[in-house]
Amino acid sequence: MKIISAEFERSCFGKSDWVADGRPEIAFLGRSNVGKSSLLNSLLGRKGLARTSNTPGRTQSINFFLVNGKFHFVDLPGYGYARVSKAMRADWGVMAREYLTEREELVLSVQLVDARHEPSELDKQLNEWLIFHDKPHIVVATKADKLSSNQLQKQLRSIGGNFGKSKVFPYSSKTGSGRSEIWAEIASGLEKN
Ligand SMILES: Nc1nc2c(ncn2[C@@H]2O[C@H](COP(=O)(O)OP(=O)(O)OP(=O)(O)O)[C@@H](O)[C@H]2O)c(=O)[nH]1
Ligand SMILES: [Mg+2]
Repeated sequence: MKIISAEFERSCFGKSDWVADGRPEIAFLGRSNVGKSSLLNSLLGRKGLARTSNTPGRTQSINFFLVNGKFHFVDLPGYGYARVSKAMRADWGVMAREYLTEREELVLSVQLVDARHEPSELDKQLNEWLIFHDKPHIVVATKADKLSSNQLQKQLRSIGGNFGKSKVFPYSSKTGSGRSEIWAEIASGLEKN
């Protein structure tokens, strides 16, 4: 996909803030620090559009970006960061679940996992939730650049075993490898809309 324009639109903390222009949306979900904001920037070829950080828990709101004036990328806060307060963790659940269950514009969820690790319990729960609710989704195993190609193949088999009902794609936000495969999935999600 040719990116003509990509702009930050709005940070939201609840339903009343959501963008209301009816354009289709692609959402990025996953553990805190897994690389959601980096993937979004890398796909758009815009460094720094979504804020990234070494500090887990950087993205605390639901952030909307408008791409080519046609669709939104939605950066969700990360889950599973133990050092945020209980209240904040509860907020994640409420905000994200509300978005995922109610958002009619959502055409594709991109669930990120770290290519280096076994999926966590929360990763598995999220995946089961997406399947149970029939949400179109893909799994992206990111930070693939941190593994040798042998290690990556091994990890992809293991991640594929855990997420047997989902399509799994390796990605590196550092090198951009895997970019065209993921764009193809996004384009097909947008077309079906
Ligand atoms: N080597 C490498 N580093 C990555 C990759 N993706 C993300 N990172 C690094 O991982 C850290 C976290 O990335 P973010 O994109 O901020 O992660 P996030 O999922 O948005 O985190 P929260 O907003 O806290 O939920 C940053 O230091 C990134 O530079 C990747 O594909 N390869
Ligand atoms: Mg982020």
